[in-house]
Amino acid sequence: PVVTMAAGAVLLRGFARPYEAELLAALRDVLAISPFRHMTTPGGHVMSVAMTNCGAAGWLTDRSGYRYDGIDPKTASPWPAMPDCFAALARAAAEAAGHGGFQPDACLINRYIPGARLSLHQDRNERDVAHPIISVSLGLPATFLFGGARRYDRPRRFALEHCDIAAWGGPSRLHFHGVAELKDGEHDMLGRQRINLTFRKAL
Ligand code: MD5
Ligand code: FE
Repeated sequence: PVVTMAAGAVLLRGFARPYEAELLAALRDVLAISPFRHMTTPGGHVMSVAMTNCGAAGWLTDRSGYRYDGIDPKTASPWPAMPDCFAALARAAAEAAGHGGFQPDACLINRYIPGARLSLHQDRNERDVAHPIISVSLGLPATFLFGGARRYDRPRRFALEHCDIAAWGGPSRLHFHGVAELKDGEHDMLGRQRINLTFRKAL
């Protein structure tokens, strides 16, 4: 089932289901090379969400700012390659959402444990914001906060569950958004956590 959240924003419920086992196996391999870590914002706050990346470009934050970099600062080596099943899923989801020909070069992997949250922000570190963003939810359910073009636009709430995919393009690509504090729970495959894969063409 395809749910429209806003102009250019769609929710593909359960879209990742056929890829589930392959995704989780590939995720384990990525994490063995570049593990999760808590990054620091330019303002000096340690994020409650733990992050890592795969693909040619990885998203980073530290005291000097937000940016994409090909090198993982924790390992001083390139980020692990994007697994084929990740790229194939992102491309298929983009296509289903009306964005043909998506070729992601960046996959940011976010891990939320109960209590972790992502405050309202815009994604604007990508070179060309005309490319869509594809987000895959795994594990515990979360409440996605979807605002408008302005920070003070009151966010609407959408439940994101295991294997749901959200796609943003067009007008909503620059909307403010965040994730509410994760509620405690236990997921049969992922335990007490939510993992989000966010695919972008950053370079
Ligand atoms: C998450 N991650 O659930 C979300 C999913 C991030 C982030 O927000 O920056 O790592 S991606 C949601 C998203 C991306 C681009 C645009 C919009 C939402 N939007 O216009 O609402 O960890
Ligand atoms: Fe974001």
